[in-house]
Amino acid sequence: MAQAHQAKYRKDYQSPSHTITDIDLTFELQDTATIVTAVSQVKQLKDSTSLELDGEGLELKRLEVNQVEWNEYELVEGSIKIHQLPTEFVLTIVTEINPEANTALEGLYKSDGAYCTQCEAEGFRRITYYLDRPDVLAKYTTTVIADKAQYPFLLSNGNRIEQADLNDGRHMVKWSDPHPKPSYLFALVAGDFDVLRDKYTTKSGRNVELEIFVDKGNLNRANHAMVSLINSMKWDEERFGLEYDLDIYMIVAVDFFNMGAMENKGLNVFNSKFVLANDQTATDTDYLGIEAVIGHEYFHNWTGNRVTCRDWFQLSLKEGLTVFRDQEFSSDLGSRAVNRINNVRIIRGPQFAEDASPMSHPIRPDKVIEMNNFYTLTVYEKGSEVIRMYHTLLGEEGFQKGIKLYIERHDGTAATCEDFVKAMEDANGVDLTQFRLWYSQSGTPTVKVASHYDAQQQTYTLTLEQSTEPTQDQKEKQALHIPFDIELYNAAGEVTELRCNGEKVSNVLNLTQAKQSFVFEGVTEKPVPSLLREFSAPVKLEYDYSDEELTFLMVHARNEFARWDAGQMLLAKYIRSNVETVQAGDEVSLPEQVVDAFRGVLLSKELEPAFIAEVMSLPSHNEVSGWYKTVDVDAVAAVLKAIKVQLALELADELSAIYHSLKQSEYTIDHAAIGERALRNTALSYLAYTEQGNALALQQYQQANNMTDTIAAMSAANQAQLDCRETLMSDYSDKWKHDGLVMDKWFTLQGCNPSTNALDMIKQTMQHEAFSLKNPNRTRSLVGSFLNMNPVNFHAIDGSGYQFAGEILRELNSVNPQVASRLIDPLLKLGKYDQTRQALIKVELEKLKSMDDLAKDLFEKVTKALEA
Ligand code: B3K
Ligand code: ZN
Repeated sequence: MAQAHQAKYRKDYQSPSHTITDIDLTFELQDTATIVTAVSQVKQLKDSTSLELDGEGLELKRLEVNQVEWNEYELVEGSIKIHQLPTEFVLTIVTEINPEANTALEGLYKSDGAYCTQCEAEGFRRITYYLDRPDVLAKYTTTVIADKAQYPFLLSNGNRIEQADLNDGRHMVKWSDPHPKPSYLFALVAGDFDVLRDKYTTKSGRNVELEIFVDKGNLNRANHAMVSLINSMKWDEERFGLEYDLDIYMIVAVDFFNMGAMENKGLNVFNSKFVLANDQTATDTDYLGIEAVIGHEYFHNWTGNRVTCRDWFQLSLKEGLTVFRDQEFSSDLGSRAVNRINNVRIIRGPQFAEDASPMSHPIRPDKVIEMNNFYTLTVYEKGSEVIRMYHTLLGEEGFQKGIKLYIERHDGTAATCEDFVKAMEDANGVDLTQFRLWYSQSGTPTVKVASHYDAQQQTYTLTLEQSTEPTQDQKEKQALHIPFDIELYNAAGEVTELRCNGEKVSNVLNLTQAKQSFVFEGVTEKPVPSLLREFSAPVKLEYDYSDEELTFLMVHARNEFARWDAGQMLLAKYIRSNVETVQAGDEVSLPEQVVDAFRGVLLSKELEPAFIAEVMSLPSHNEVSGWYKTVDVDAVAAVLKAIKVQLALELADELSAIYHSLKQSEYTIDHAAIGERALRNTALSYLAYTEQGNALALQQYQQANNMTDTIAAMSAANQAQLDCRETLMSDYSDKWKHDGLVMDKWFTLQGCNPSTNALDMIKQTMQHEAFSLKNPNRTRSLVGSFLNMNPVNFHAIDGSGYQFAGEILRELNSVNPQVASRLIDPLLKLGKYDQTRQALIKVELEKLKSMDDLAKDLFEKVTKALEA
C-alpha cells in the first residue's frame, strides 16, 4: 500500500526564516560519487536560531558553521534541521551524490556521456541541502572540476571568470552569475560538444556571445535554433522593450530530458528535440516548435528570471505570461491566424479535458502534493489565455503599460499573481476585482447565447448566459468577467456598427453577470452574428447556428479565425448527429451543402494555403470526446473516419488538383513554403482514402527531398492502412535506426497505428534497438502516442490497452516518476467511459495504488482519480 504523501496549501505560505545572499558551489564530478561543496552566506530573517534546509537523496559528508564543524543538526525525511545558529553565518555543507544512478532526470544526472542538471521545480535539493524555494534569491559562484579529456566544456550560469588545468588530468572552470536567483534557475553542464557560435548586439550596445552546444557530429542541425534565438532577442526588444542582461547566452541540447527545455539563467538546457533540425531530419512542425521553445525560454529571462515567483502556486505568473509572449512571437513572425487556431485547438481539446478531469485546478492551484504535476495545460495554456484577455480588454498599449509597471516594481524579486493584476490595474486605472476570479476558479465556463431581432424597432438583442459546472476540486462557481468579442454581418457580408443607448460601442462585450442582455440599435436587417471572435475567452460557446449562417460566416467573416471557427462548428453539428446515426446502426453522411462549403474553401484563390489546411483538418478524437459526458469511443472514431472518407471521395478532383499544383522543386523554410506543404500534405491525408492513395503515398515517400514530405507520406499510409505502409516503415527504420531523435517520428506512427493488431506490434517495437524506456522522448513517442492518439486500440473493450499502460506505469514509477505521471493522464479520465471500461481502468489504478514505493507524482493523480 502506497504511503500517503502530504499536500501543501497555497493559503499556508510563510516567508522564509532565513535568506541566503551568496552561495559558492564546487563540483568535483565523478560518475557515481560527485562531491558538492556549498558555502552559503546565511542571514536570519525571523526570530529563529534553527534553520531547516531541503535535501533529498544526499549523503552528508561535512557540516560547518563559520568554518567550525557543527554537530547541532538532525537529518529528517527530506530535510536537515540545524540548531543553535547565530544571526549571520557562513554555512559549509559537503554532500556526495550519484549522477549515474539518477534515472529520474532531476538534480544532477548523466545524459549519454554528459553531465547536466534540471532543478525546477525542486531538483536543487538533490544536489545540496538548501532553502530550495523560489523566494530565496542568491548570487551564485560555481566551480566545476572534471577530467579534461572527457569533459572539455564545463558550464554554469553567468560569466566565466577563471579556468585552469589541474595536475591530474582534470581541469576547472569558475563561473559567476551577477544576478541573484532562486535555486531552480541553477544549471551545470559538463561534456564534449560541437559548438555553434554567433554574436548579438543589443539595442543599447551590449555585445553578447551566443553559443549552442550539441552532441558531436550534430553541428549541421543547430542553425535554425541560432536563427530563432537571434529573432527572439530582437523581437523582445522591439515588442516589449526588453534586452538581454549578460555577456553570454548558452544553450545545450541533451537527449535525456523530462520536458521541452529549461530557462536556467544564461545557460538553457534543452531537449535535443527543440534544438536539432535540418531538412533531412526535421519536419516543418519541428522547425516551428524549435522557434517557439527557443523563444519561450529566452523570454523567461525577464518573465520568470528577473521577476520570478514567490512560491510554486504562482507558477502561471511566469508560465502563462511567457506562453503568451511566445505565442505572440510566433504570430508576429508567421501566420497569426494559423497560430491562433493551433493554440485554440489545445485549449478546446486537452485543456478543457483537464478541466473536466480529477486533476482540475485553477491556473493558480490551491493544493499540491507534487509540484511537477502542476506544469499543466491549465497553468500554461489557460494561463496564457488569461493574459490574452488582459490584452483584449486593455489593448496593446494598455497591456504594455501594465507590463512595464510590473517589471519596474518587481525586478530582482519574487512576485505573485496578485502583484501582476495590481500592476495592470494601476497602469491602466481600471478595476479588475472580478477578473481576478480567473486565477482562483477552475473549470470551463459555458456561454450560452440567444438572439432576437426586432424588425420594427430595428434592434438586435444578444442574451448571454454564463455558467461553470462544478469540478472535482471546487463545487461552487461564480460569474466571471468574460470579454466576449462579436461582430454582426448583414446579408451582403458587411459589418454593422455596434450601437447601444445611442453610442458606438466596442466589439468586446463585458459579460460580468450570470445573465446579461445587450441591445444593439439601428440594425436594419436581421444580422448573422460572429461570436467569441478570436476565442476572446477560454469558454465553451453554445449558440444555435443554422447551416446557412455557418457557411455564410465561412465565406464572409472578415477575420480568418472566425471563418475557420464557423467551419469547425459546421463539422461539429454533423459529427454529433452522425454519432447518433452510427449508434442507431445507420450510415454516416454529410449533406451536400456541407461538402460544398469545404469545396469552396479548397478552391479559394485568396486564402493562404496554410489556412486552408487548417479549415480542412477535422477536430481530433480527443476534442470530440470532450463534447460528451460519456463518450462512445468507437462511434466517434467511426464517424471521424467516415467523414474523412466522404470528403475525400467527393472532393477528390479538387484535392488532387491542389496536390499536384503544390509540388515544390526545392525545400525552403519560410512561412509561405511551409503553408504550401501543409496544404499539399493535408490533401494527401484525404487522397490516401481514394483509389490513388497507395500510389501517391509511395511515390511521395520515394521522391521526398525533406522530412516533412517523408513523414506525411508515412502518416497517410499508416492512417489509411495502405499496402505500402510496411515498405515505408521498414525503409525508414533501416535508414535512421542509429538516430533516436529521428526514430521518434517512426515510434509515434507505431503508437498511432489504427490496425487491430497494433498493440502486439507496439510490444515488438519496444525491442527495437533505438528504443529505451529510460529515454523520455522514446517513451512519449511510442507509449504516449498509443495512450493519447490511438483511441480505438487504447480503449479496446478487452482491456488490453489499459493493462499495457498499467505495466509501463508500474515500471516507470521507479525509473522516472515525472514521465510516468505525464503518461497516466488518459487513465485519469475514466469517468468519461462506459461502466465496463471504467472498471477495467480502475483495476489498473488500484494496482498502482497498492504499490509500496508509489512515487508522490503518481500517488497524487491516482488517489484523485479513484476519489472521483
Ligand atoms: N520552466 C520549465 C519547466 C520546468 C518543469 C519542471 N517539471 C520550462 C518552461 O516552461 O519554460
Ligand atoms: Zn516556461
